[in-house]
Amino acid sequence: MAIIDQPLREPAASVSVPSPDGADPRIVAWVERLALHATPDEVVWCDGSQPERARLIRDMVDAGTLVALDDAKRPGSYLARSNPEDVARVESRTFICSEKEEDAGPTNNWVPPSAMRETLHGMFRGAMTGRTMYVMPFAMGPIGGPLTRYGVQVTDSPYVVVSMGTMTRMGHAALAEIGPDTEWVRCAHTVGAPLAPGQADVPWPCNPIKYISHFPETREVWSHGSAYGGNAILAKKAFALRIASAIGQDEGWLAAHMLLLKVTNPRGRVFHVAAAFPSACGKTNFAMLQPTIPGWKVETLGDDIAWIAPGPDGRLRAINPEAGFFGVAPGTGWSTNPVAMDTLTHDVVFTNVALTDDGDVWWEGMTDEAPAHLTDWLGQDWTPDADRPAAHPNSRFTVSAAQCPTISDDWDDPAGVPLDAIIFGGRRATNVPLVSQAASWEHGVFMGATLASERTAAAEGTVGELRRDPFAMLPFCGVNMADHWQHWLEVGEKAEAAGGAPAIFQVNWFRKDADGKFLWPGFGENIHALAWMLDRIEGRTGAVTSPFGLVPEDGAIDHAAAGVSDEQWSALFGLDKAALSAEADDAAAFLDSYGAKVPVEVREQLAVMRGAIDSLD
Ligand code: OXD
Ligand code: MN
Repeated sequence: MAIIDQPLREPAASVSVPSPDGADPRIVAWVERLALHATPDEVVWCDGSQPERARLIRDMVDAGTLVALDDAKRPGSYLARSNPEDVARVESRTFICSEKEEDAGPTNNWVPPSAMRETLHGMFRGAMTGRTMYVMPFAMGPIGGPLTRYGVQVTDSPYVVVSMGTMTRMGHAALAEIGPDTEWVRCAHTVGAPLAPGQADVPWPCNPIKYISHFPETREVWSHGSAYGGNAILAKKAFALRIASAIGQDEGWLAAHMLLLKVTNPRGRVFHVAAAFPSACGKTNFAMLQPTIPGWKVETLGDDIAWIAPGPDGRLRAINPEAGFFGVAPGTGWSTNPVAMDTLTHDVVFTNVALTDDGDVWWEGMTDEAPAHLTDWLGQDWTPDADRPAAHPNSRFTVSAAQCPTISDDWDDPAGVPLDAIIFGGRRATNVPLVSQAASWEHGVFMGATLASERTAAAEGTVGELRRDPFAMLPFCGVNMADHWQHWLEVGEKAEAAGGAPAIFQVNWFRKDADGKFLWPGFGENIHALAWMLDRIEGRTGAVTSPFGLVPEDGAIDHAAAGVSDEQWSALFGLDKAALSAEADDAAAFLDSYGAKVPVEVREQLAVMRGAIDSLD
């Protein structure tokens, strides 16, 4: 589908913005119109080079936006402290502005595109006064690859430029790929904090009025008011998930909120695995898993997003469209994720973590004991007896994927990797077993569609509350979620016809006993579940049926080797008939909220699950 060029209502009467040689005239025209409207003092086209990054960082240190960390302890690394009101994605201010409301669906905030354009027109007018507008051409995926897509983001935040430089392939090389026939996604971002002449700037400019607006049909994102993460790094959640889910629906591929792994078993067979977990469910830890079973090797391809598409033979292949990790810092430590800790030893931008007295960073979970004194994420003195965390629970690191010691050598392969398995996981204290295998692709789509998790700090809402988060995409789906399920069914059907779709599994690392203690150790021991899944693909291990599909037969997993007692092991698969019936009712009510659009196959799978629950003793 061609991108419809949507001019702002005031035509660019006269503005002269220098542009790089060879820049596609459509990009130049779009940038000129925006510049005329948002009235920055200057327009700078980013080349994505190291000197450019160094210059921007120097300016941000001078402006107080970044604190340089100790160069011996954390070379090339910086700390940003955001405005305390701008610390997470704002789902309540995230809009899908499709032409038809039913194309956004009941779980997105919908505003008619014409009304949102009107609003944004007002919000962007003069919004960049006193600031520089940066223009960032970028690629999602390896430059030139068949699955790669392109975008251009403008922003008035140098922090966002540096972040985009890490998270995407940004700069000249991407610009050179955008020719007259290339689709590219327009991403317009402003912090919404114009400066009057002589007005002093603040370290983290932002605006209480936030809009993260998506126009799926015209492939545009417009974001106002925030400089934090997914609100501002528009290549990530906004493009690579919300807009990409609309592009994928039109083009026959899947945008998935999934990490990507390469796993080699002791016999040398290589598997590629994509796994969807709602925000802050230990995705980065799983992406950097250090197996505790000898002979298994896990390498990292991506930690957050996968694009899955049929390859030349019709089988599904996947790429990680990003180039960096924007990971949650708290809970990342030497004992829980040494690979991440090794990744973070240099050239990192941290946001909202605590600062140590010797110029390094700290967050809850980095070490068992907190330092005796810190400067917390708000810039205030902090000691371990304080009744507040030193790092914000959604504090982050932004780091190049190439720095990860377990990065797989094919993570940058333009052709992507063949996909063998897909995993859905949530944070569930009860009901959901440690691991199960879907009986079919349709059953797997049902597992994804009814995925639920207890809320974490990555977004607004009450921490701990259970929410359905289908495909871990609830906040990230740019189309009607039920259409997305239908699309998954169709893509799987085609892959099956071409010789086989990936096997689908569900996991839950977070089940608790009656005293609220986790039953499963997680982290490196998760290899036990992963090994069972991949052995299933090879037909090497047994399974028995359950309401959740197929679960390991007795003895298929050496749980004692994971430090799990027999009692804990059976509790990890415990089936409470009444609780499961309530679970099925809840899933049914959730499906009903999508009305007639719910695919019949998904409803059928719920009926199968109910039948299995009813036949429990
Ligand atoms: C993220 C998220 O930041 O899922 O990756 O919220
Ligand atoms: Mn994510």
